[in-house]
Amino acid sequence: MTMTMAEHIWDPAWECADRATIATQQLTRLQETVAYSYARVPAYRAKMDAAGVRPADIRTLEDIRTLPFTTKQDFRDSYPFGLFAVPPQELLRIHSSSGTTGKPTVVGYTRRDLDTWTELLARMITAAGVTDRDIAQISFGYGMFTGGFGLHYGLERVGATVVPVSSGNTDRQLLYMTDFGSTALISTPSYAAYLAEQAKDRGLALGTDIHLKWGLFGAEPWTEGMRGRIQTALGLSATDNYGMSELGGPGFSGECAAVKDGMHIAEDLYIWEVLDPVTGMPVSEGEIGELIVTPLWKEALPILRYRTRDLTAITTAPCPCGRTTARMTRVTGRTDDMLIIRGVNVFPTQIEHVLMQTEGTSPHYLLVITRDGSLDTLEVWVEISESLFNQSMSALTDLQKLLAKRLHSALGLSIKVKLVEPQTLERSQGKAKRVLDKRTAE
Ligand code: DLL
Repeated sequence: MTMTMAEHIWDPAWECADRATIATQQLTRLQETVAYSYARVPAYRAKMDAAGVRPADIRTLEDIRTLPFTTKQDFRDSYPFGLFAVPPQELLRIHSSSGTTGKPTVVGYTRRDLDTWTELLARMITAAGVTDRDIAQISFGYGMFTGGFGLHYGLERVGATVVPVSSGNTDRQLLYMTDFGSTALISTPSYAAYLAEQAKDRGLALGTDIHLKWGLFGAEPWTEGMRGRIQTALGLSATDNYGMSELGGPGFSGECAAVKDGMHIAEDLYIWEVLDPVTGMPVSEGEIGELIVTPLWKEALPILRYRTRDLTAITTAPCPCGRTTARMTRVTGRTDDMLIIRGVNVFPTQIEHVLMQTEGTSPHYLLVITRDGSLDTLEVWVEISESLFNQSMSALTDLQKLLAKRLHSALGLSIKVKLVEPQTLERSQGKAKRVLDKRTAE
C-alpha cells in the first residue's frame, strides 16, 4: 500500500508534534477544563471540594492525580443532564449509550464540540487510509449510538463519498457495496465478518463485485485473528478504532493503516492514565491496566478522569508512520465483562484468539455459562466452516479435541467445546453479544 505522509496524516501539527509541545498544550487545557468544570457543574464542584482540591491547585500534569474520578454512576446520579455545563438550548445534538442495565448514559455536544469531534474523526479516518477518493459505506447504526453520525461527519470532512446505509438489511448493504463500488466499510468487526459470510453465500467475488480497500472497525473487542479473517474474506486493510460515548464517541484513538501497531491517541485533546484497577496506582508504561481519560475539549459535557473500565496498555514510543502520539493496544475487554469461571479470570477475547488461530472454525461463536451444582461451567459454541461441514465425523471430533486442548493450555481451565452448524448462531448487526449467562436464569 503506497501512501505519502501528507496523504495519511490529517493534522501533522498535532499528530507529529514533539512530546514536550503536547505536554504544554495538555497542561493549559487541563487547567482550563478543571476551572470550567468547577465553575459550571455543581457535581464536580462538590466532589472537588470534598477532595480538598481547587482549580488553582493544578500546576503540573501530575496534579491530575489529585482530582476525583468520574464514573458511570455519576452519570446515573445526574440523569439526564446533570453533568452538563451548558443550558439545553446551547446543545446541538444529544447521543446516548444504552448499556445493559439501568438508564442510558446521555451525552451532548455544542456547535464547537461537534466541530472538534469531527476533526478527531477526520484524523482517525485519514490514519486508517481513507481519502477523498473513497466511497465509504457506514454500516454503524445511525441514531443515539455515536458510531453512525460520528463517522459520517468525519468522513464528509475528509471528503469521502458517504453511503449512510446504517445497520441491518444485509441485502441492501451488499447491493450498495457492489453497485456503488464502496471502497471503505465502517462497522463493528462482528458485522463485517457477517457481511463477508453473506457476500460469499451470494457468490460475490473480490475485485469483480466487491471493491473494498479499507475497513474501519471498532465499538467492540476483537482480536488479531479476527482481523486476519476479515481482511482475507473482504480483501481489505482493516484497522481498529476505539472510543466511548462519555469521551465524545469514536475518535479517541485509531490505528494507522501504515503500521497497525496500536491505536494513536489524540493527545492534544485527551489526557490518558493507565491505573491498576484494584489499587488505583499507575502501572508502568506498556503494562495493562484500566484506562482513565480526561477529555480536554468538551464544552457541553466536561469530564474529569473518567474510569472507562476498559483494559489496555500504552506506549509513547514513536511510530514508524511519523506520528508521535502515544498508542494503546487492543482493548482486551472491560473489567466488568470479565468472566470468573471456577476462580479463573476469562475474557471473551482470549477465547476468540484461540478460535481464530484454529482452522475449521468460523468467526461466529458464543460463550455459554451454566451452573452445575456449585460449579460454573463454560461452554464455547462455535460454528464450523462450510468446508469442514462437508467432511467426516472424525474431522469434527479432531477439531473439537484440538480446540479443547488449546483452550485449556491458553486459559488453564477445562472448557467444553460444542461445534455447531454454519449459520446457526444469532448474528448481531451492531455490537456482538458473545456471552450467554444462564446462571441467573436457573
Ligand atoms: O462504542 C463508540 C465507538 C463507535 C467506538 C464507533 C468506535 C467506533 P459506546 O457505545 O459508549 O461507544 O461503547 C463504549 O465499547 O468502553 C469499550 O468497552 C467498547 N469499545 C469501543 N471501541 C472498542 C474497540 C462506542 N476498538 C465501549 N475495542 C468501550 C474494544 C471497544 N472495545
